[in-house]
Amino acid sequence: HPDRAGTLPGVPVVDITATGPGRTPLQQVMGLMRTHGPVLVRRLHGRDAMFVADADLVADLADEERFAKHIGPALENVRHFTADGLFTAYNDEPNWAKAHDILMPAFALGSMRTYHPVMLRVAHRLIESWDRAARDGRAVDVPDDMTRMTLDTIGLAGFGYDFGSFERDEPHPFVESMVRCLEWSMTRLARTPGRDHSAADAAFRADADYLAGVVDDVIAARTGTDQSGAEDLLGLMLSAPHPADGTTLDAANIRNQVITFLIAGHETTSGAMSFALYYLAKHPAVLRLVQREADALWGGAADPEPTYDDIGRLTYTRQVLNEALRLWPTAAAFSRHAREDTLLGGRIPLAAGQAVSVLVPMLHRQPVWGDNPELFDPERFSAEAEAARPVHAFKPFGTGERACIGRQFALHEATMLLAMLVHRYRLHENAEYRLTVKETLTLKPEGFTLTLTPRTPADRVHAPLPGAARPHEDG
Ligand code: FDE
Repeated sequence: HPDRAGTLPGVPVVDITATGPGRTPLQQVMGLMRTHGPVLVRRLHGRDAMFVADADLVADLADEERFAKHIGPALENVRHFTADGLFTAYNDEPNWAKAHDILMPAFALGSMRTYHPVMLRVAHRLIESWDRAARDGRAVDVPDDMTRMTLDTIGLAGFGYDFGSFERDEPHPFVESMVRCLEWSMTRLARTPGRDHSAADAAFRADADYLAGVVDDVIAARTGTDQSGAEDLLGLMLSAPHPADGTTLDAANIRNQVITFLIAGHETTSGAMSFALYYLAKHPAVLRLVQREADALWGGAADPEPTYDDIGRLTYTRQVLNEALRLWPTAAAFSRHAREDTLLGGRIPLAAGQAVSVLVPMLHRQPVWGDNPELFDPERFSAEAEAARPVHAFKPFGTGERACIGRQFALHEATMLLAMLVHRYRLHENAEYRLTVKETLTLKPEGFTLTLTPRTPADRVHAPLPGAARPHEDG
């Protein structure tokens, strides 16, 4: 299908070849949209990419009859290390439907009951580490610690493998290699044609081989024992027959799935919790409401053991997470292509196969979000506000049958952890900190730190909140 979109009615073409996309390509497109509007074509070295954020156009792209997930250039690069894993498989690659069908039960809401104890165990590791930091008056690096926590969680819950991230001063080498692989996938898109990139490619190969080696260890640790019948992700992959044809996943595909889950299962979730903590530290009135919700469940208990059912009751905490995912959806773009020639939104002609990327952070700032979309306000996710909004206005987990399979997993993990943290600590931000969003295909608040002091039992017994302390009046 054509690389050049050509001139389309009402769609500005913005050529960025002179500056290149830089280190923050998604935020660059956000900037372009602020100037040129919520649908545009970005041209780089003569290659065109169409981006949309307009809520009606995104709703149209969600029509599964006319559009499907597109593996764009970024995911083509990721395919160099995840191949036909769920995230990067082509729609018609047989292993997509097969793995999807085998793994779906492991991600149904009810399965979270199974993962809950493991999530809790890893949450306690984080808390031990933050208790030490609080005692020493040391600041914690929030994105680093959230990444430790999510990697250990998906490792243990998915594969019974312990990365032991809190016993290390530096992140597990798997994380560093993985981040470099993601960076390679991102920067490869911006390459000036004709230059020599063989050193970067060789370094990438080494990292990708290392990831594959770790995954082979994860699998070997399982197949060497008698727990191949375990009902976690790896157990299902090793033993569950496909409902239709009775075969199991092959070894090469299992390796691709494990890499996929280790990456998808921790990068985006850790970013989401980091942004949520950033906004809580900035918005004391919201923080008080979240604390009050946790206090109502766990009272003055210093070391509560949240139950599975508790997490479903943390509705305001969930609203806070949603609002953080609105402003900074950590998987910030996804792509769709037309199944047949069609008119997008009844006006933009698209040829069969032609791709369009949804720029989610800008979708989440469209007029359907009111006239102050930059404002952090969890009330946007009250039941009434949600019911009043078009369903496709909020897309942090993508759309359709290729939407995020790990959504419930991520939300259960993140909601529980946030509530436990605000129940236990007062959060003190560094007043100097200005939000810088780092891009490695996913988004993170770069260099965001917190200092912590323990809350006391008296802190947990609240007088009713003064009516003035509404979140949106907090600035
Ligand atoms: C998926 C996903 C998506 C879609 C993409 C496209 O379309 O391209 C999105 C947007 C997402 N995802 C997002 C997110 C966010 C967060 C926080 C998350 N995510 C989380 C998670 C966890 C886990 C485990 C996961 N996640 C996983 C996943 C997977 C496997 C996938 C693929 C699916 C299919 O089938 O395709 C996803 N995820 Fe997510």
